[in-house]
Amino acid sequence: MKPSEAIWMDGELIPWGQAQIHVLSHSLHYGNAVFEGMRAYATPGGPALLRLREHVRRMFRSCAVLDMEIPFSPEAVEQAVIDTVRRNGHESCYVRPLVFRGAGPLGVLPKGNPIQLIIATWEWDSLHGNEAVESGVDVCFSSWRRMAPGTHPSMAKASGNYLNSQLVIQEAVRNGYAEGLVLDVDGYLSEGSGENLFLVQDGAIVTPPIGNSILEGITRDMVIQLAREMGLELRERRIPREAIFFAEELFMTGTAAEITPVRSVDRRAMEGGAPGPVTKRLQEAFFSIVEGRVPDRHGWLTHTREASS
Ligand code: PPE
Repeated sequence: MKPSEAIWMDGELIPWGQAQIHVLSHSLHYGNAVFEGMRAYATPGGPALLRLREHVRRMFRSCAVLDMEIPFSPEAVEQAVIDTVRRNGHESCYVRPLVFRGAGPLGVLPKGNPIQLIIATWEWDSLHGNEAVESGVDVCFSSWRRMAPGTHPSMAKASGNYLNSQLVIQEAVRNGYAEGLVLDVDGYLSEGSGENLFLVQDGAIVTPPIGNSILEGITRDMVIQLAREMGLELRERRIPREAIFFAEELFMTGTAAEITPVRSVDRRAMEGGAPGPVTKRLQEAFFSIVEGRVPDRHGWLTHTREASS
């Protein structure tokens, strides 16, 4: 990872190398940090953040679940993200805001640890590689299950949830796959370690609802909107494991993974190919908006470069 110039920390931009914390920071011990991941895409009008407001809103909601009060307003955080992208001079980048409980007393019950916020940016290819977006990835079913409802809050993007995600992706990669598909506690399809899942079945788009222990992805939301606009039938419903093998296409969505087609599951090829025709249409619709090749009719983009006079 190539360091950028600056990281925003607790209200100011400081050099990348100086953005450090104490080893007794509460969140390091108890996994209670909250993070976001968003992207700025290169457009003809300069870098543009995708769904800035929604990412910041989700971060505040995640913190509310964990009873963490962010010491900045949502508007101040949005501005800080813009300032960080500008300062680091990126044309395109990944943005990682992180809220955590800092140094202070230890013990599971947080007592008096300051709530800190950092925003880092760096240039990052698609999660599974840019070629994966073009030609798909091979995945497996994970032997792990997603957190059961009433255990970890899957709707909150809390770092502790990513212990489960790491078990999933480490196992998958160890066995020669790019990613694992995870079932929920009842055996229904949930998500990938860092992506939501979509099937194309009989030409309709099918995706698990939030009740199946998923993170309610912002890319997922955009794909749902685009699919509806194309007149595709959209079904949000519980998906049994075997439905994967009746599906023509399967793809994964996420800020880091963008729209990554799945080529095979447990070595069984998806019959519609990767990307299949529906996935390809959705990819084209998505990338043409985020790269500013067509008008931003949904208001998804926030340009970070001041208009030159
Ligand atoms: N589920 C999980 C578990 C998840 O982590 C992500 C994003 C999604 C779904 C998709 O959400 P959205 O980005 O809002 O469409 N995962 C982030 C972290 C990835 C990483 O490797 O780090 C991301 O994509 O930024």
